[in-house]
Amino acid sequence: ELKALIFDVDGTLAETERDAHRVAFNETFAEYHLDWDWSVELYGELLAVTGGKERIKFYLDRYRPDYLRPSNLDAFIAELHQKKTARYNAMLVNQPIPLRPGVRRLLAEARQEGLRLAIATTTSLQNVITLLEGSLDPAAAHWFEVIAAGDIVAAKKPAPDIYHQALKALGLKPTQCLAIEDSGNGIRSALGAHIPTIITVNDYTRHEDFTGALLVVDHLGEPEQPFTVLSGNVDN
Ligand code: XBP
Ligand code: MG
Repeated sequence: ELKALIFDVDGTLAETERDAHRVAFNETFAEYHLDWDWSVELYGELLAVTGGKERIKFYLDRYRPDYLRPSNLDAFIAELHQKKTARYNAMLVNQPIPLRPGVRRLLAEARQEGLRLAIATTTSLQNVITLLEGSLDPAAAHWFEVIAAGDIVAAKKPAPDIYHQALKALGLKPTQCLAIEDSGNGIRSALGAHIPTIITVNDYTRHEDFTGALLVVDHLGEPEQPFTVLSGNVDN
């Protein structure tokens, strides 16, 4: 029996990547006079690696062999990422990002049905709280019994660790939960923890491999804006 919904954050609850995370990275690089500039297209390639610090490292390894690395590279990346997180949070406070279609409705219906709610994300906890409070409800962080986020696990998505963490905190078996994800890395993480998964695609992820998904839709749908099923089937 279904007991809980476990939501991904970036790309699932809201389109945070292109115009918020990406811009916050670029503004931080500019602040440090680094000639690193992540275009919309390049960012799509960089999303192959989850986690901001891991993504910066990947960018340097893959695209900037020319960059003269400082001896304390990991500490420098951590510092950049802290600044990026501060910028991202300020951005969200100044201009909240709208939730994707159906997110608010689904959460309200789940609460009404007595389903438990959790989050399993790669992004930092503060980013999740700011997004929930600004875009959903000032009290929304409390709607989620468990928020498993960021560096609490060593291996980020597509590793299953963050979903294992969420299951453990909920005290539930994987089959008592449903994960809602938007990306290939996300579904591999959730399925790696044996949690049935629904995918709601976005522009960055629609061509990814969602093998094993219960259902793939273009968004979660509103009465006046129905979703389209891209694969799988809805039986009610
Ligand atoms: C998405 C991510 C994150 C964000 C940036 O996480 O991979 O790295 O792009 O956030 P999810 P940070 O889809 O699991 O929510 O810079 O805080 O990592
Ligand atoms: Mg995501």
